[in-house]
Amino acid sequence: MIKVATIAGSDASGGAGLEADLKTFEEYGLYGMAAVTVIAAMDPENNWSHKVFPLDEAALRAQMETIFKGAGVEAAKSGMLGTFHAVELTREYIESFHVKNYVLDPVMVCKGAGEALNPELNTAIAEKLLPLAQIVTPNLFEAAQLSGLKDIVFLEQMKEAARIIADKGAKHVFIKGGSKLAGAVRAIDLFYDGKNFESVESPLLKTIWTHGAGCTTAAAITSGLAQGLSVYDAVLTAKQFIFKSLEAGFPLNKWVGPGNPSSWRKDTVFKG
Ligand code: PXL
Repeated sequence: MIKVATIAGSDASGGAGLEADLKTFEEYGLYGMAAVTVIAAMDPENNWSHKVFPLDEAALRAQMETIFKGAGVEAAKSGMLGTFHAVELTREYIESFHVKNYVLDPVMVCKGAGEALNPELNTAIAEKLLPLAQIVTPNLFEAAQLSGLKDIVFLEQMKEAARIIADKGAKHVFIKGGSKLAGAVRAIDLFYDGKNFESVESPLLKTIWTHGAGCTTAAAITSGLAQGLSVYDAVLTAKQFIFKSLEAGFPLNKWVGPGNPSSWRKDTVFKG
């Protein structure tokens, strides 16, 4: 059995965070483990506003010991970290257990939650985790934060950001433009291996039910790497995976709608 782990927040609503990761690992046929960094809960009495409850350092370290010392992994990803000790413990365990297939999803915002989370952590994420990442998977906002560029709305700016982020140590960069690039008629993401750029595209889905799309994409890349795919092939497969998931997205309630990773079991995927 191929073992993979996520170091991430729990999203009690089930669409994002470690819940999305474990669902995705399962669809790839892998054995998933999870170290919980924070617990995110949403208030149905107050417009689904997010509350985040961090776990303390001892609780997180104990989970890291379980996973990395107690079991071992072929690949691991990190998502919402939420505290400095979570950033530092991620660095420590990924480094000391030589996790080559480490996917850094630099979660800085939640869809629907509006505000950036813990902006004071962004520098620590960039300095400590980018140099360990086999691949980093920012959205446009996160790519701007990691690169120091102001606004990223055009493909050329995505390329510039990818170059800067690779210079900070990430071996591969996958910036998710999706529907957000100016004038988008396709969902366009950008892959960079430090030398060449590849545009990774799918048809644009007209949907607002995209909660957890970033987590699912990074978990799918992690799974592909664990199975021995090249980084680029893991990204291409993940793009198919998230397309199918979002195609099957649905409203959970009047505030939020997740994708549906289990739709991977059904056959059609886009071609080209
Ligand atoms: O989608 C970003 C995200 C990541 N991790 C957790 C979350 C969210 C957004 O709600 O709750 C735990």
